[in-house]
Amino acid sequence: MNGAPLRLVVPGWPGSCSQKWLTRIWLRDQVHDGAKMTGTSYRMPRFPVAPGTEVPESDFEIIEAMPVKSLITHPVDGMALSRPALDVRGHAWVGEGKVAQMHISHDFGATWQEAELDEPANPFAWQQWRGHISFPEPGYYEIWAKATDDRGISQPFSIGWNPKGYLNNFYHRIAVTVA
Ligand SMILES: Nc1nc2c(c(=O)[nH]1)N[C@H]1C(S)=C(S)[C@@H](COP(=O)(O)O)O[C@H]1N2
Ligand SMILES: [Mo]
Repeated sequence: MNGAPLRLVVPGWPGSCSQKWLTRIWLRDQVHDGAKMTGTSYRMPRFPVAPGTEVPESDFEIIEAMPVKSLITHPVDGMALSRPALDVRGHAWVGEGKVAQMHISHDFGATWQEAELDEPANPFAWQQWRGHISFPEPGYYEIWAKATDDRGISQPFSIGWNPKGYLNNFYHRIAVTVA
């Protein structure tokens, strides 16, 4: 149901490249013109644009490697803690190369501490990470997670607008309350 008889898996590039239900493969000398692949689909403006800009189709280019990204998988957003310490963990990945460093913050990015980061089990595999946070006093906190790749490129606090809303790799942020 999800790709038989044959599915491409193109790690590191957008999901749209991992085409399903293949019955034949053509090598073509032109850009994909199949259903859902034309126009501005899976494309970004080739230069930064102001929010709401009408970008002509000729100024779009196809998205290739995905930017560095991470997720906090534990704890869930909104967790109420009964003690001032927390084990945090998650995954990180990047379209090309690998994730080199993982940082977490509990003070809105004022300070960052390095988390322990595993090597990928194989090229393109998600990398597991884990860290420990001690909270200075009871109250409301957010945990922010930031991955940095082996070229020194990090997840940003915020991304520039683009017409289709692609490539949003800003920090995953979760809230916790400490009693
Ligand atoms: N034949 C075919 N393959 C396709 C698509 C499609 O519309 N048709 N959508 C693509 C897109 S945009 C994505 S994100 C992934 C989703 O795959 P998943 O169901 O394994 O998450 O399939 C890709 N492969
Ligand atoms: Mo997609």
